[in-house]
This record gives sequence, structure tokens and C-alpha cells, in this order.
Amino acid sequence: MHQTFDAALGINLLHANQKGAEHNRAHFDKWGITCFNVMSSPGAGKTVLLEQTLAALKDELKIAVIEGDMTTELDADRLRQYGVPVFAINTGRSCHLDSKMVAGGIHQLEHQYNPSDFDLVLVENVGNLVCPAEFEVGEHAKIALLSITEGEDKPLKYPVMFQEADCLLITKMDLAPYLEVDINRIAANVRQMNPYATIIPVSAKTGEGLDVWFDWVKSQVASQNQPLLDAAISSR
Ligand SMILES: Nc1nc2c(ncn2[C@@H]2O[C@H](COP(=O)(O)OP(=O)(O)OP(=O)(O)O)[C@@H](O)[C@H]2O)c(=O)[nH]1
Ligand SMILES: [Mg+2]
Ligand SMILES: [Zn+2]
Ligand SMILES: [Zn+2]
Repeated sequence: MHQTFDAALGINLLHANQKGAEHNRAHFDKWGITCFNVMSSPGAGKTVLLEQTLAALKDELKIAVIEGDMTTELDADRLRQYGVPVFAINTGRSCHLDSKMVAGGIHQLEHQYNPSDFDLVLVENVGNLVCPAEFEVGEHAKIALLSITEGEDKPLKYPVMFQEADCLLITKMDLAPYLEVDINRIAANVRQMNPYATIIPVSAKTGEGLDVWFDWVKSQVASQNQPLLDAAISSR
């Protein structure tokens, strides 16, 4: 629930959040960490995707998770089974993570571990297609999930999420035979909002598309670290 009662207050709120996001990103950049903000409506498959990502990549990349939920540590407990640090943030009545909440997770990472050892921080946002897209948390890329059960029109009805996404995963592809859904229509509606996002159809049940997703993750981490590598090489 937001406190944006009037436009001026709303702008102030977003401005303060932006400052906090820059603080968080400065931490990540100093430590050579890439951060993804993973967003979708409730139940589109964020936690299952993170579980599969940890299972596939945790030996190759050093990963930590910041897990946002209004209440409970149910998702955080699922992800802890993969042996990576998971910092749970309960947002209470707030329907999104803001940069200050995520800073809490970042500072725990800093105090409990050597943050420079990490390559990737995955932030699972609160299930909501609306405001998580407005509140940057210091991420380098926004990942949006849209399950094929949600309807082809969602990119048009919730434009900001789809305009902001760097990568859009169309999830639950295994359910396509049971639904009257046109995947090409979904992709076209995403494209109408965002000509640039990488679109990857996936299924956590059959594994369809997951290798494409893992490769995208690895390429983002590699390109994020490239400026540091370039700087190190040129200073020799
Ligand atoms: N058939 C099918 N079901 C899936 C797939 N991915 C996730 N699910 C199911 O969808 C439900 C929700 O998955 P979660 O990963 O918990 O979704 P979430 O986005 O993390 O949900 P919130 O954190 O509550 O917003 C679970 O019952 C999953 O098993 C998929 O690829 N195919
Ligand atoms: Mg979840
Ligand atoms: Zn919200
Ligand atoms: Zn700090």
C-alpha cells in the first residue's frame, strides 16, 4: 500500500527511493556483483525459477538471494535448501520492495560474508505487476515473468512492468496445450511495449528454455564485470 496521496508526495517518495537505489548499486559495483530484480504477479513462478537457477548455476557463480514477501519466510526457506545465503525481508503492508528494504539485505551480506566473493544477487520482489517496476532497488537488470495463464493482454494493461523489463520470461509453457492462449500474441504485446527486452519462453516443469535463461544470466554477469576487468588490464 502506498502513501502517495498527491503527485508531489509521490515524486518525493520515488526521488528518495532513487537515491537509495544508487547507494545499493554503488555497493554492488564496488564488490563486482550483478543484481537482478525479479518481478511478476503472484504465482507466476519466480521462486521456482530461482530454485532452478540456483540448482544449475550455484557451482559456477557465487549467488546470494534477497527474498521479499509481505509476510512469511516460505520462499526464503525453499531457497535456503540450495546452500546459498538468503536474506528474507518482510514488507508488512507494502506491496513492493523499496531500495531501503533491499539495503537491509545488502548490509547483512556485507557483515556476514565477504561480499567481493559474490557474482550475483537475485532479488525476488513481492508478487505484483504494478509498483515493483517503479521502485528501483539498485539492480542492473529487471527480470519480469508473465505466465501463460495470465492472459495475452497483460503487457498492454500493466505497461510499466513490461516497458522496464530487460528480460521477459513467458512461464509455464508446459500448460499451453490446455489453454486457449496464443504465445505469439503475448510476445507481440510485449514487443509493442518494449522493442528491446530479451523474451524467453520457459517451463520449469519440462525445462524448456531454461538453458537460454541460464546463458542470458551468465552473459549479464560477464558483461557487468567487464568494465572492472578492462580497468584492471589498462592499469597494469
Ligand atoms: N505447470 C507449471 N507450473 C509452474 C511452473 N513454474 C511454477 N509453477 C507453479 O506455480 C506455482 C507458483 O510458483 P512460485 O514459484 O511459488 O511463484 P512465485 O511467483 O514465486 O509466487 P509469489 O512469490 O507468491 O508471488 C507453484 O505451484 C509452482 O509449482 C511451470 O513452469 N509450469
Ligand atoms: Mg515466490
Ligand atoms: Zn507497491
Ligand atoms: Zn550501504
